[in-house]
Amino acid sequence: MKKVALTGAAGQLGRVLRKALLERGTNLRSAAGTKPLEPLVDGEDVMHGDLREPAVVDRLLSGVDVLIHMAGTSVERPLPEIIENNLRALVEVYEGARRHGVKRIVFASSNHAIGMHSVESKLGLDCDFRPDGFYGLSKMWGEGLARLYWDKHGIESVCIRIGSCIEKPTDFRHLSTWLGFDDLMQLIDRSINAPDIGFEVVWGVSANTRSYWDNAGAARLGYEPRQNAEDYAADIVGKPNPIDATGQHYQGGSFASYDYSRTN
Ligand code: 15L
Repeated sequence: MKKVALTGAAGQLGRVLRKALLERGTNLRSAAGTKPLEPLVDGEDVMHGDLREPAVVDRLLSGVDVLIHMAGTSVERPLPEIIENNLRALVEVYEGARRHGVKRIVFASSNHAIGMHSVESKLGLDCDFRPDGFYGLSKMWGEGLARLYWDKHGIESVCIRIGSCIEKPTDFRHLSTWLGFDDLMQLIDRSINAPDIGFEVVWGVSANTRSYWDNAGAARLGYEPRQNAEDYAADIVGKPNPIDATGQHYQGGSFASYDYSRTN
């Protein structure tokens, strides 16, 4: 059975993944950043530490086949924080993967790597990067790093450009960007187990009628989303849109309008 490690296990999505992977009987090691994790089951393999430290990465990756890397800054923050958590730590993780012969990394990328595309565009995976801030830029960089480590070192990566992964859609943008938890789990399962992936980028999105993204490439992984935000549309359409007028033009929503100063 594959040994799987999960970083960011105390985070919003990490908590969902940790519980669901344990329930599936995954041979899992869960890692948090600063605070120790309370074991959810007897004898659970848990650890914590700063991923910028090679010794911590060694503890994380020893004996691991697949890493699900969810750790890092997950919203727009000042650049120095993003550089430490999303650039420096990611290099340490990939270097650790080289040292330990980790076969595959599932990298939590984000829709914010392309967030300045118009909501009128339907994007394939060959679309241009158009980050909507330093956070989105760090995810673009992470995808580049993943590509580098496949091309040069043979470490496989699945980069999941996660949309809005929440229990259920609550606002208008989510009708396009939602990734339901069942679909998330299917996507993670396929990302762990699909053979011979090499380097792959996939939209982390459910089968939303109004999706901004054409997920044809996900077929290579065998990902077949079953959830659709449209099932919640009646509760959402007609409600005030919480995103401001600028943000409503861009796929990144409020991330795109944050600190927006363009006038032409
Ligand atoms: C993300 O990348 C964020 O981590 C998350 O907090 C949400 O904002 C999500 O994107 C989204 O676009 O809804």
